[in-house]
Order: sequence, then structure tokens, then C-alpha cells
Amino acid sequence: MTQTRYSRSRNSDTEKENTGGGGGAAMRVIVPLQGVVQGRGGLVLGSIIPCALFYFLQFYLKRHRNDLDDQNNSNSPGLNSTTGSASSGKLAELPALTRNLSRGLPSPRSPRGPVSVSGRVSRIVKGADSPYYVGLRRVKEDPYDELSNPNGIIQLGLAENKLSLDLVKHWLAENAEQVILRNGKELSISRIATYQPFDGLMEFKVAVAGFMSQVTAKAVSFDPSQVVLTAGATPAIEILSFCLADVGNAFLVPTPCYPGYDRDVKWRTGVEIIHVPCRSADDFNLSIAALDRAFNQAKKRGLKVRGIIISNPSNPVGNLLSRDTLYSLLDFAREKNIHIVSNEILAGSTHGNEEFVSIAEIMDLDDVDRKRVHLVYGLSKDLSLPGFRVGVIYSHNEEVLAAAKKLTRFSTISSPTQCLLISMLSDAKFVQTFITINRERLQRTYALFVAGLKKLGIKCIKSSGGFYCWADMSGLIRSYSEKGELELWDKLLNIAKVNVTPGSCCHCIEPGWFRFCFATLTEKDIPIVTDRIQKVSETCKLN
Ligand SMILES: *[C@@H]1O[C@H](CO)[C@@H](O)[C@H](O)[C@H]1NC(C)=O
Ligand SMILES: *[C@@H]1O[C@H](CO)[C@@H](O)[C@H](O)[C@H]1NC(C)=O
Ligand SMILES: *[C@@H]1O[C@H](CO)[C@@H](O)[C@H](O)[C@H]1NC(C)=O
Ligand SMILES: CC(=O)N[C@H]1CO[C@H](CO)[C@@H](O)[C@@H]1O
Repeated sequence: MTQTRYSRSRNSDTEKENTGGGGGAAMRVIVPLQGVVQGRGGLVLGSIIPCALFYFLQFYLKRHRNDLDDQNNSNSPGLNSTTGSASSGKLAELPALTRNLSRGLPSPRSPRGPVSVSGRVSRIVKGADSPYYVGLRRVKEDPYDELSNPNGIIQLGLAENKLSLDLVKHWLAENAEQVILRNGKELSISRIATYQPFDGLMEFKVAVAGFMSQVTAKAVSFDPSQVVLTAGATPAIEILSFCLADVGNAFLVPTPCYPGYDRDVKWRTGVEIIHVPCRSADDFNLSIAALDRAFNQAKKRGLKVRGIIISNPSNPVGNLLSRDTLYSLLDFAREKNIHIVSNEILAGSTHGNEEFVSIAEIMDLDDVDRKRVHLVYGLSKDLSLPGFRVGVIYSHNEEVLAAAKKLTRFSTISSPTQCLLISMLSDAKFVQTFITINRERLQRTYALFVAGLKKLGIKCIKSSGGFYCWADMSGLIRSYSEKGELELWDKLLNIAKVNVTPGSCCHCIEPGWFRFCFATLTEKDIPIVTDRIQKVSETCKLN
């Protein structure tokens, strides 16, 4: 079975090579020959033309072979087609032989120059130089540890929740072995070692949908049949941008935004992002007027806007979208006939007194517009399991769901992971305890951290959800510009040894804002962080 499949896919690969590029010539020769075999077409079509074509093909290849041997052969115009048809077409045995011989001979040719990779690759590699990624790398090289590396860098740049890892660890210690190895009494090898649906086991979808309802305080009942599971929220966002927009189309993204959208939305899909600035004067609240302006400007530039991507609770600011704002947003999307992607990965990590409203709740009330609203979720934040790679697409758009299911072939969650988490999420007592305790801890750490910054004269926007303080440090920058902001970031990283995310990485247009992720800290760490920041802030004030 496996072998048949393997050889079949090999064949189809070969077919692809043949039809693409230089192989086309050989294919065109073969097609008239079929006419003879099938009794269609006359003698001329069937044999003379192909023979003539075949002859000229060989003649052409030989000529170019000789030319190439004489000349510099890198990037010479004839090279691509020569290589293509000689290596792929079965008819071109003769040129292939010649090549083999000439290659065997030692020749004093100049080297062919560096091997080149795709243009996409260089764009991606350059992207890794943003301060967001530089900071993360620096922490990896020199991570702070109270005992073994007290002068190391403290991580405040990564949106990871370590406050409640002990709860997860405890559950795993008690249950993991039982679940994986002896599901019931016997080892369920057929469930974990064989192919399973790529978009997730139905039982896991049921468990995840139940968890999503629980974090929204049962305000929404999520339907497991509208769920597609992915290996983390990153592919969920990518799949949605792939499904909703074509190359060169754009999404509106209110800023400051999650620094990873540039990667998730753009890299592989070729989709663009239009940033829509929110302002400190509005507490960085979403403004429909600003969205409207951005939409119209894009239209003038000939860019097709296919949707808007929001984060709720917002990352990095931590504010929640009110019910009214969600209705206005839906009106806006309806008027412009675009989609809404709502990233609600922090839905269960709210820690203020404000009510969190999922867009799914609004969507439930309106049958017509369900098809334009898509939700992204995951277990990386709300269950502190980023290493398990569980992401969710929730949509009522059947076309999007059908395509997304096919695309999960590239980002499937492993079966052992799913089996383990089915058990964890079905443990109602654990889930309830986790959500409650985790919220309390987030609330406490947030309050302590904000108070610590306040003592240094650094103010944060009021946050009700997520792991971040969005702090105004514009009073500490030397020039009111991105340059000034990055100078301060550099001092914080290299002198204070704390890694934070500068606002420019979140595409904030006002310089001097920084994202501090406090959920990576223990209570003991907080005074250490504020002491370190204070030293830098004093030198800034002196200058
Ligand atoms: C081959 O390349 C070298 C250096 O790249 C150049 O100096 C020379 O003129 C080239 N010869 C031909 C025939 O193109
Ligand atoms: C040959 O390949 C190079 C690099 O991939 C490309 O720029 C060039 O257009 C190709 N030439 C032909 C004749 O296909
Ligand atoms: C921002 O939105 C929140 C929640 O809707 C609201 O309480 C607050 O007053 C708004 N801030 C400004 C400056 O409009
Ligand atoms: C016919 C011929 O020369 N074949 C050679 C092709 O190249 C391989 C590997 O370099 C040789 O092993 C063959 O002898």
C-alpha cells in the first residue's frame, strides 16, 4: 500500500517536471505521436512532424552544448532550456550522454558562481534582523537565571505565560503516561501511530470547542464541525490569509499589532498588510473612521482589500473590543464586502473587570454575515502550551473550511498530542481550576508590574487581557523618532539586560512605546527588572 503510493507520487512528480519549463518541448513531440497510436491524424501529423521536430531538437541541443563549452556558462541565456529538456525528456538521450561525457572530463572552466536560492528566501532572511527577533535570539544566548546566570538577559519580549506552568506540569505528571500508553487498559497504538484526519480528530475538536466555550464564560457555544485544527495559531492565520486573499491583495491591520503578522500573513501567501494606526489619545482604541480612510486610500492605489485582521484582547495593548465596536466593525465589513479575521488567542487570559465579547457571539445572531467572519484561537496562551502546537480556525464559511482542511496537510497536530489533550480538556475539574487560578495570577502579576513601572514614572495603557504592559517610555528617548526608540531598546537590552519589544516592531507610529510581557516573570523577578530599567532611565534623564 505504502509502496504503491510512493511510486505513484514519484510519477506525478516526474510529470510535473516534464510539463514545467524546458520539458515542454519534449511534451510537444510526444503529443502528435499519440495521434498515430490512437489512429487519429494523418501521416504528416503522426510521424513526419514529430520526426522533424525531434531532429531539430537534437541539432539545437548539440549546437548549444558546443557553444556552452566554449563560453562562460553561468547564466548564459541558452542554459535553462538546454538543461531542462535534456534532463527530463526521454527522447533526449543523446544530448544527455554528451553532457555526461563532458562533465567527466577535467576542464579548467571557471566556477559557476554561488548557488542561488529564491528571492523569497532573501526577503525572509532579512526579516530576521528586526529588533523583535534580535532580542529573542540574544536571550537564547544569554538567558537570565537567578542562580546560574544572574547577569543574563531577562525575557520580556516573548508572549509566553509561565505563571501557571506548574498546574500543567502537575496534571501531566499524574496523567500523561496513562493517557498515551494505556488508554483504557491496552496500548492504543492504532490511534497514535497511524494516519489520522489532518485537520484534527473529531474528538479533539469537540474538546477544543468545549474549552473555547468555557473561556468565553459559556456565552458562545462553538460547533465542533466548524473547527479546523492546525499546528499552532501561526498556520491558522496563514491559512486564512491564503484562503481569503490572492497574491497582491491586502488586509487592514490596526496598529500597534502583533509583530508576527508580517510573517504569518505575508511571507508565503504574497498577501499585503495595510497598517491602520490607532492613537495614544484614544487609548489605542480601534477607530472605524481610520479603517475607512485606509480602505479608501488603498482603493485609490489600486490595492484590493479583502479583509481586516483584529486581535481581541489586543496584542500588544491588552484592551478589549466593546460590543458596540464589534457591531460597527461588522457593519463596516458588510459595507465594504470584506472579511473579518478575529484573533482571540488571549480570550481566556483576561484579567480585568471588563467583559470579553467574542465576535462569535455577534456572529451567532446574524446568519447572513457569518460567512465573512473567521476566528483564530489556540492553546498556546490560554493553556500555556505553546510547545504543543495547537491552533484553531473557526468559521461558518464552508468553502474556507473545505480549503483549510486540505491545507492542514502542511500543519497537522501529532496524534499523541491530540490524544493527550483530549484527556486534559475533558478533565472538567482541571480546566476550571486552571482558568480560575491562571486569571488570578495574571491579575496579580500585572498589578505588581504596572506598579513597579509607575514608581519609575513609566505609565502603561490600562489592560484587561493578555500578558502585556504597553508602556509609554517616550520621556526617555533622546530624539522623538524610531531611531530614538531603538537607541533606548538597545540600552535596555545591552545595559539593563532586559529584552522588550519596541513599538516600531508592532508598527506603532508614535515613537517611545514598548511592549513588556510580564507573564514570563516570577514575583521575585519584578523588582530586579524595575531596578535594571531604573539604571538605564537615570542615564537617559542625565543626558
Ligand atoms: C568569461 O568570464 C570572464 C570573467 O567572468 C570574462 O572576463 C570573460 O570575458 C568571459 N568570456 C566570455 C567569452 O564571455
Ligand atoms: C534562466 O534562469 C535565470 C535564473 O533562474 C532566469 O533569470 C532567466 O530568465 C532564465 N533564462 C531563460 C532563457 O529561461
Ligand atoms: C477606549 O475603549 C474603552 C472600552 O470601550 C473605553 O472604556 C475607553 O473610554 C476608550 N478610550 C478612549 C480614549 O476613547
Ligand atoms: C556513459 C558514461 O560516461 N557514463 C558515466 C556518467 O557519469 C557517471 C558518474 O559520473 C559515470 O559513472 C558513468 O560512467
